[in-house]
Amino acid sequence: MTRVIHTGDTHLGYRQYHLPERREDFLDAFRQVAADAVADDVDAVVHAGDLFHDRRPGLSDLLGAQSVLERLDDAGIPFLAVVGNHETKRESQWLDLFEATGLATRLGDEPVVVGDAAFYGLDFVPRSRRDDLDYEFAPHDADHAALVSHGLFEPLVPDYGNVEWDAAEVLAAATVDFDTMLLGDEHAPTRQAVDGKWVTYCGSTERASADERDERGYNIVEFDGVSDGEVHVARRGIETREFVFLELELAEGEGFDRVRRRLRERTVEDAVVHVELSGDGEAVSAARVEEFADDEGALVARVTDRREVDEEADTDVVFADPDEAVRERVRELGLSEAARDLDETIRAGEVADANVADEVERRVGELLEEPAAFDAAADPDPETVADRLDGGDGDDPEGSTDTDADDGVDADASTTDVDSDGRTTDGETSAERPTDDNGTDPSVGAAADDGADTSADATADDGAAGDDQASMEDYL
Ligand SMILES: [Mn+2]
Repeated sequence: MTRVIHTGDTHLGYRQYHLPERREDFLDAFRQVAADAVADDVDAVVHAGDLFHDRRPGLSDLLGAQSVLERLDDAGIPFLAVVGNHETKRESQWLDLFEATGLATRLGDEPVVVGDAAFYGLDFVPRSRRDDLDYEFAPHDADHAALVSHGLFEPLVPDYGNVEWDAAEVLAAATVDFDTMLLGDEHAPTRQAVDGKWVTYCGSTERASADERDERGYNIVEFDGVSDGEVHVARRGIETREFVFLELELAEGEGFDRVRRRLRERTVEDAVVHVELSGDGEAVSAARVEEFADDEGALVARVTDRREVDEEADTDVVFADPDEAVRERVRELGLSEAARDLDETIRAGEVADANVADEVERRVGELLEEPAAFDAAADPDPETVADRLDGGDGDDPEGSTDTDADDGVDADASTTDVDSDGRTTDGETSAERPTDDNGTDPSVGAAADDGADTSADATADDGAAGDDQASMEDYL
C-alpha cells in the first residue's frame, strides 16, 4: 500500500490584511503538514500548486519553503509538485529551483513512481491555451496512476462561465488510465467520483479569504497495493489561526452596544474577527468595532455592513481598509490594463518618487507595443498583461526601498484580487467564487443576508482534527 499526503494552495508569502503575522501563519500551516508527514511516515507529499501566493515571493518565503522541504528530505519523504496559477512565472518556475537543489520533484508527463503508484503532473494552464493540450502521458507499470493538477475542474467546481475544464474529459483524453485526480486551486476541500475515479481538492491550508470558514487541512490518499485495487481519500485537519465570524442582524434601536456584547461572548484574542451586520438597527462605525476588537486583543478585525446607507443621514464615512477602498474604486472605473498599470506605478509607492517619471516613460514605451493593454477592463485574463510586462524575475514586490527601474514595479499589484482563471473582482462573480482577497470583499458571506437568525454565528474553532475516512465503495 502506498500512502501520501495531498496538499496544495499553501500561499506562502501572503501578507493577508497587510500583517506579517498572517504571512507567518501561512508558513506555519505548511510546517504542520510537513510535520504530520514526518510523524506519519507517509510515502510522499504531493503538492497540487500555489505553494507561493504570487510569482515574486520574498527571500524569506523562499527560505521558509526551503526549510520545510529540507525537513521532508531529511525524513526521506519526496515532495512531488505542480505549478499553480498564483506562482506561475514565464519560463523557469520556483519549483525548478527546489528541484535543482534536490528538495522537490516537478511532476509532468513522465511517471514518478512511489511504491504502488505513478504520479503525473499537469501545471495550471490558462483557459486560452487549454485547447492545445494533448493529455499525452508516458506509460507506467505501477498498479495505480494519479494525475496532480491545478485549476477549476467541473463538475467539482460548477461552471460559472469561467471554468471550462472538465475532469471527465481530461480523464477520457489522457493516454494514461488515471485512478484519481489530486487537485489544487479550489480552496474548499471536496471530492467526487467521476467515472468511478476519485477527483479531489485538498483545500487550502490557511484561510486565504473570509469565505474559507471550514477547518483547514489536507488529504491522505491511499493506494491499495494491487492492480485495480482501491484508492482511498481521507481528510485530516490542522490547527490554524482562529477566525471569529460574527453575523449580526441588528433590530431597530440596536447598534454598537449589541455588537460589543456579542463580541465579548467570543474569544477574540489573537483571532481574525469578521463582523457582518444586517437588519434595521443603527449605523455602526466600523472603526469603533475594530478599536474594540483591538482592545480585546484581536489580531485584526473587519466589519462588513450590508445595510443600505441612507445618503441623507449624517454619517461619518470610515474605511476599514483605505487601500482596499481605493483599489475597489479603481476596479469599478473599468480602466484598461495600461491605465491600471500606470496608476500602480505612480500611486502604489513601489517606485521611489524620484524615479516615477522615468519609470512611467519606460512603461508607456512597453505598453505601446501591446495595444491590447489599452482595451477597457473586459479582458477576463488580467494576468496576461502582467505577464507581458513582467520584465523577468523581479525582486520581492514588498522591497519598497528598491529603486531599480527594471524591476521596481510590481506588475501584479493591480491584479492582486484576480485569479488568472478569469475570476474577476466584480462583486457578483466573487459572491459565487472564493477570491483570494484580504477579507474585505464586499460580497463575502452574501448568502447570509436572508434574515436568518443572528445566532447562526459561524465559528472556525470547533473542529477536532478528525479523519473522515471514506472509500470509493461508499460513493459508488
Ligand atoms: Mn490557490
